Amino acid sequence: AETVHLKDYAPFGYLIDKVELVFRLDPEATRVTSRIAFRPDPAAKSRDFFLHGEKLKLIGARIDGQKAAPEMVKGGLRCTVPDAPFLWEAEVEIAPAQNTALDGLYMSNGMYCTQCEAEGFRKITYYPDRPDVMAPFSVRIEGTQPVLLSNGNPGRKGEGFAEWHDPWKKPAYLFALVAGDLVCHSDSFTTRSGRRVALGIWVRAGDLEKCGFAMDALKRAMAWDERVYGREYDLDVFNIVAVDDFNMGAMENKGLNIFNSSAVLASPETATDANYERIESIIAHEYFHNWTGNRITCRDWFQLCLKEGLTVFRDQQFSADERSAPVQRINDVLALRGRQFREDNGPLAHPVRPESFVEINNFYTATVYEKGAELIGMLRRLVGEDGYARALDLYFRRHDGQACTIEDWLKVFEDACDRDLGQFKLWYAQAGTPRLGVEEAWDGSTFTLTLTQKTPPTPGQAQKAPLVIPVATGLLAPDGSELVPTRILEMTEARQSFRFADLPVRPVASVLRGFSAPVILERRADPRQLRLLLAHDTDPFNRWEAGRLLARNSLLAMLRDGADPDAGYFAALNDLAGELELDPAFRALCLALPGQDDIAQALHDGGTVPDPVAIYRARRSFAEAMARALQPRLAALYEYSRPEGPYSPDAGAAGRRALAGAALGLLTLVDGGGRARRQYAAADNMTEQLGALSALVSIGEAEEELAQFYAQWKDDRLVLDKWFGLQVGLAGPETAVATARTLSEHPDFSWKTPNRFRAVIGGFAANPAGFHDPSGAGYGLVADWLIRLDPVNPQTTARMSTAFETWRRYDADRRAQMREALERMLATKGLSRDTTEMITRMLG
Ligand code: HT7
Ligand code: ZN
Repeated sequence: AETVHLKDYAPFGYLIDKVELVFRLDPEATRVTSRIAFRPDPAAKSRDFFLHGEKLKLIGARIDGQKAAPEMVKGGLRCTVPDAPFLWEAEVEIAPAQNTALDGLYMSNGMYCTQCEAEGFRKITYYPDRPDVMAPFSVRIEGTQPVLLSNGNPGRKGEGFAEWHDPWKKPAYLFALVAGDLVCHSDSFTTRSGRRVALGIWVRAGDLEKCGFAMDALKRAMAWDERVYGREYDLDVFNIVAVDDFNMGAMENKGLNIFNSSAVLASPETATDANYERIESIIAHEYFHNWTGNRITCRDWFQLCLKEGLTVFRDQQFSADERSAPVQRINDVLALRGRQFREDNGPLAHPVRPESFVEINNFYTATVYEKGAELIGMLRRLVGEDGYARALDLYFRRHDGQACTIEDWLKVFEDACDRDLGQFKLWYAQAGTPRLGVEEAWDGSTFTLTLTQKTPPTPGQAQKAPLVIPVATGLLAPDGSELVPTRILEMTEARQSFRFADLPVRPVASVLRGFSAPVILERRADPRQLRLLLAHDTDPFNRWEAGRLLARNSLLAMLRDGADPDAGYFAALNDLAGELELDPAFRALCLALPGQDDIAQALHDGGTVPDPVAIYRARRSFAEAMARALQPRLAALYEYSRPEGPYSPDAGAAGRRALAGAALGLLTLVDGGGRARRQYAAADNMTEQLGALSALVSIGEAEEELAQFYAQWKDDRLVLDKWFGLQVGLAGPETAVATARTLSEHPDFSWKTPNRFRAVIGGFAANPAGFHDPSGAGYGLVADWLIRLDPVNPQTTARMSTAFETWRRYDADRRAQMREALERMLATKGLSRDTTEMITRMLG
């Protein structure tokens, strides 16, 4: 397969003044006619008229009304065209019912829908399917479905047809069409300049009652973008459609967002607090793309972080404002460490702006999204809030309607903040997670922090240069009071010292407050200092981090030296858990243990080969010891934290449920399951029902409840995903493989639906004690299913193959088994380009 390189970018030779599309819908033979007004781009050198096209049956093509004779080539067609404006007309036939890859025009439960990012439009018609070709679209849909939707504003509508016009020029990846028997949850939003926007969330009839929260989140996101970024919505309508078969969370098509139903639908009985939170953030994310992605788009797919990093940063800001900022930050960092650090420290490591790819769908990664967002956070820290605001205003003013690059993005910061960002740009080019070393010195009045940075080699990048790293640092006195408030230490060299003079006592340093840069802090932490930070740090992130480090170090000592769990940590945690003025959501996070994969990565970083089964057992006995040490406190928290009154998904109530839930999870390990059983029986909301069920599954005492849960929810696909996911995800090492095998034979395991496949196979692969079963059966099971899914849905297969990305971490037996599974997949005849690229890189 061909590799595409950033350095080979060349503009298309033609501009498009307008696109008119007509769809005559039919499951097996949809006809798409296109009329496209091209004109040579005076600024471009190329006159190569190449249109992308895949899996299309060309019925006919004309240029200025004359029959054209295009040359059919790999991936599209070429044609001789006039050296003047001309009209291209083509008719093609496609079969949406045969499209199981869920890319292009496809069908889900009898409904037509599209997914065009990144390169799906070329499966709909012949077109320059690249993000730097932007045009206004008019669409006519002919079909028998009661609801016919496309981008932009509605036009004429009649029996069996509807027309849409999108006045904003856009790249083809933002095109969307939906046709089906849908109902609408309607509302409206009046923009700050007084324009009324009709809002609609379109769903299957039975789901109408589950749209209220998403609608509320949408209106809050619209108001927030006006308030914080000065960005108003720009069409008369904004529609969202929920579909069950979808490769990712959602898609920001102009004026017609398409969502995985799991990212829209919620009711107290069927959705957990975590589901509500996810819905709010995805709704906001897709909405925010209207400016950061749609009005200003990417020149080419190498610039993907331009829209994704920024939009993730914006959705994180939104959630921090709507909920608790410290809790949001901790959750964002947990996600970053769990997904991005894992990626950045393995064979799939790549820069935030990659320089080459085979299949762009493989680069919608944690690095592009989450590390991309961290880069924006660092920029903001470096230039300050005001500088950031000025830069963004300039970005929108200067680049509205354009397809841009990271160079354009950094230039607005340079111009608005009068600052050279040459060194900062390295963050976009250099892969790998920098290690930040900390040395301390004290001479009786001056405290010196010496920071060092080193980024390990990553595939294709052996040597790394020093980066600009903003290290937010504060100093505490030994009594816990703050001696020096947070200041940004701006690191630019490989080794650099920072002095704090005239101090009355030797301070305790709180380094990397708020996780001010995406680095791994390598600091020999004294447990007394960590306990002081856990008790007193004014920076909530570092308070949490101190506890996390104490827990992690204790677990590592248990695994490496057979040490006992750290009783000093439990005592400090017990005090923190009882601080009533502390946000319950924050306390819940402090009670959570480091994940199994975190521990494996930490062992590996420290030069020990991780054994996932031993990690599972050590973590379990640590949790049991913690539950015993904190029992009275946990019992009180469980009793008194739960909010009263009817269920509400707001952050306050969710935080209280999270604290009670954390207490329940721990208590169940030592109380035989009585509390969980009672909570399960009494629960009137999914958060508490599922929380109780999880606690029971963890101790292997959930047989009856699992049966009851299935009987209650077997007709609700989103809840049934939870039933599957929980069992494969929480099973212990003795039962995990058997559980996954049994559930993969269950009649409700509709494996072609990505949500169900992810719940069962993805859920199992994310259970280290099962996936890494010493027999190798876990690897075999996942590989078998990936081989089966690949011809049906390559995108989802390739994404899920990352279950194997850590294979080099493990012992010789496991390494050999994982390698064998990877090689077996790679040897599969006809394996997709997507999966082939991923496995080749992993083996690389
Ligand atoms: N911009 C979208 C990314 C995307 C996608 C979404 C759904 C299905 C396939 C997809 N390929 C790429 C989603 C986002 O980041 O907002
Ligand atoms: Zn996005």
